[in-house]
Amino acid sequence: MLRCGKFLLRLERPLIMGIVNLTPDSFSGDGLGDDVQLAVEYARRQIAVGADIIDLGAESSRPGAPPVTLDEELERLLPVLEALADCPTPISVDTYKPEVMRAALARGASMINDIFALRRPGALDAVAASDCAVCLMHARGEPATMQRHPDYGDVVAEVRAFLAGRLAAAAAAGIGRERLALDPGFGFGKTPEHNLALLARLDELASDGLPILAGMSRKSMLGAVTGRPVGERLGASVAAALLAAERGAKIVRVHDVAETRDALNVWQAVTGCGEVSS
Ligand code: 8Y7
Repeated sequence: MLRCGKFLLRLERPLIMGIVNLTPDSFSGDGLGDDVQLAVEYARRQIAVGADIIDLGAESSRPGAPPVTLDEELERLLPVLEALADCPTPISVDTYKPEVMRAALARGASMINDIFALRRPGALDAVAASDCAVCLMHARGEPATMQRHPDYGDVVAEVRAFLAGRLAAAAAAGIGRERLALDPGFGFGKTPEHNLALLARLDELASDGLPILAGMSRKSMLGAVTGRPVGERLGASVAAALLAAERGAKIVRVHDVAETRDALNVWQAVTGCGEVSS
């Protein structure tokens, strides 16, 4: 079960978090730019084809991305969030800025997806007083430089220890465990080998039984395996989501919702894991 603002998400079957990217410069070519109506329609379409959560992002957090100013992020995000306020599907906001968290929660966001795992000053406080869900993601370094020299002893053990530390920090700030999901942060300061090891052993990360969220959609780890450019990673992305679900991921963050839904429906039909959704 995940407390997600006014929603209570049962996690009997893997849920799909559909990515809605409000940046103009997205690496996977899905950036919607400044068109509010287009973004709202895109989100509604994601819901119609099977998204259980929508993840709105107005800051490009891909490796190598330049930071976006606070005003720019708010300007892109808030009109879309307001237009989706009465949506029957929970809206997550992908941000690490406490000011954006507060503004988003005040406008009805049900989840905060923070690639810095509430490490920025003020971030723990910004979410503590609400009942939103929070995704605590592992990342090493800053997006601009994190891919330079990723180095680990045992990547799974190190990611696990980091997430346990953030879980303790969240608990100390009064954020209940029923509100938390954990994420290994595929591609954030990791080589393709590190990412594959994390996927292979994803089940080991379910620290304290908390739900795992996995995001590999269109990422370069899949390019490394298939040799395909970002626009041709649909098959690999669906396979990765399925493998994550099989290893216990409760939420998969994807661009291609309809295809992922079909794949997960087949998996559930075979394993008898929860009801198949239409
Ligand atoms: C992830 C993410 C990104 C991820 C979570 C991309 C915002 C890069 N990746 N959030 N965000 N997990 N929780 O390619 O793996 O989507 S941005």
